[in-house]
Amino acid sequence: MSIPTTPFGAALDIASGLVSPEGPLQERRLSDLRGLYADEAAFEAAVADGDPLVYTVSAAPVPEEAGEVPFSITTIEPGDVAGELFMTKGHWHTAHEGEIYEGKAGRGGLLLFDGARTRWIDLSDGAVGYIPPGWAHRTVNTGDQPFRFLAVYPGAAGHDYERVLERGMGARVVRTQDGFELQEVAS
Ligand code: M6P
Ligand code: ZN
Repeated sequence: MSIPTTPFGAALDIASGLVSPEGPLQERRLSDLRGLYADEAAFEAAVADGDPLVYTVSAAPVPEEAGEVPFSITTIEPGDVAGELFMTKGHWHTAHEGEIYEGKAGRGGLLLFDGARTRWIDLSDGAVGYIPPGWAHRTVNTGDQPFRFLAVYPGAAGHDYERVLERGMGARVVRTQDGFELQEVAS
């Protein structure tokens, strides 16, 4: 049986990207994103050359269970693999549930894919992104500083990573001379 949650106020430390009181802290290195970058040779070279930290998720102590509303701060480091920007793995929810993201620091955005259509929502400057049920979502650091955002989601949402590995996200986010662009990928 799960322990009943109690009301609490949390501090979001924007300088460190940590939530307090703290729940699980997850670190994703580049090797955790195998199969997601277009340039596999550049990917393996970067993994062999130190396997850099790509993102960290600092979650509040809220269980991922029906009725609960977990929240977390994700920090994506600046960087790229052969021009394709550092990003989260991305997932579909296993349940028909939505999610809300709010940009907190740095520059970045939200790539969404419903299996046919791709959408981009910029989360820089404190923007809020709404993720409807049925849309896969991935965040991308488009700047040269850590990009941080708050995520709030239903505890029963679940994470399906396999479907993103199989189907992609409909587009890749790639560095250009004066910023970044979305490159469409046939799915
Ligand atoms: C946000 C939320 C989490 C998610 C995390 C990293 O904090 O959406 O549920 O786990 O981003 O994204 P991913 O799970 O795709 O690696
Ligand atoms: Zn989600």
